[in-house]
Amino acid sequence: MEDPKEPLSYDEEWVVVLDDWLDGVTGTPDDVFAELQRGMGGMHMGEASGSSADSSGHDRGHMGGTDMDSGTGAASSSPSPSSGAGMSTRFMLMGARSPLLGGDAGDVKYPHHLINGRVPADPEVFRTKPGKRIRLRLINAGGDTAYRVSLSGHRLTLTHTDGFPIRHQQVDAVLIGMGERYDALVTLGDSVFPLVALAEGKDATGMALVRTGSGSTPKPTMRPTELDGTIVTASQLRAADDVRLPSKPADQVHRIELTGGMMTYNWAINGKRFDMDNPTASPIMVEQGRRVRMDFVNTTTMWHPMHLHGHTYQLGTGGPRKDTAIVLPRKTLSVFFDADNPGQWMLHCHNAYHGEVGMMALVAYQS
Ligand SMILES: [Cu+2]
Repeated sequence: MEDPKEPLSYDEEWVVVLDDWLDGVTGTPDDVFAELQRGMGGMHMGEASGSSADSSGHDRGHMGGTDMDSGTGAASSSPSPSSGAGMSTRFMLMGARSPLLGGDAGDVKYPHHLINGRVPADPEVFRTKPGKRIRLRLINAGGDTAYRVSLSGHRLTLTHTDGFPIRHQQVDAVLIGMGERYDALVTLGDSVFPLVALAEGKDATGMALVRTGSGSTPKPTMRPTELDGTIVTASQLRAADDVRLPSKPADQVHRIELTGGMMTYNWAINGKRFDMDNPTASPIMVEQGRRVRMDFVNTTTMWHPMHLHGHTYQLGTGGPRKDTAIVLPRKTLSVFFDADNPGQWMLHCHNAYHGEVGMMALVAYQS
């Protein structure tokens, strides 16, 4: 169903879903999670002294890791397949670096980066005529990969993020964290153009094709020069005038510390891992009708795409309205929203593995 009041004019609308994929190829997401939970400390457990192995084991006891006890036991007695897996990194990716993401770009190796479920060697093909104006709906559905997206030979006009309009911004490429969405308008030339999603910091790409005329199919590894052109992230965008929050001091301020790290894989919020068995244990309380400021204070060495359910916050005082925003390592991002949707809502990192291990919190309304 199209919005009858849609103010943008375009000829066609294409949904572009980006995803990092390994299930059934190199393992399963559960296999990945098990390896990550062993932590980077666990990789050296075989050489660890008895006492430090004990303390590692103790740490992991808090995390509910299942392989820990057997791994520690194996290190001090006989080798086992699980201790062998603990030493190697079947899934863990070391050295994925991105200046745009402030350092560590991601932790998981993926055999495939998909656009609309297809690999670059057998890509999705969007066909239309030259000169058509297209609305692209870019969605990052990945678990541990930010994508830098470009359409070869074109600039993109960003119009929306996370469903809310922004002041239009021309870019060569846009960086999209897990859970983020961007809409872009583009008027197409006459040929075959790769639409490429660079797995940020991971030296791999996904690709789809836009075909408006004749031309040979580009190589699956093709990288448009636009990927290294003007790149925009959400912090550089401004909300459209009609969705900017009316200026008003915050009634409530919450400091949301993003905590944890790779050593013991203890990602958390305010030092507390979310407990699925006791979800209402330590909620972040808000009051209906109040203007709330949340300061996401990233104390970690990794970026986190922070997603709040039930609300659309604003970045800073005039930034875009969003529900998922990249918080860079060692930085603080302040977001504002009006508490106008009573209920109990999740606030979590949209890195699937960070969220799963406990980087989540409950935002609840005072009754
Ligand atoms: Cu995270």
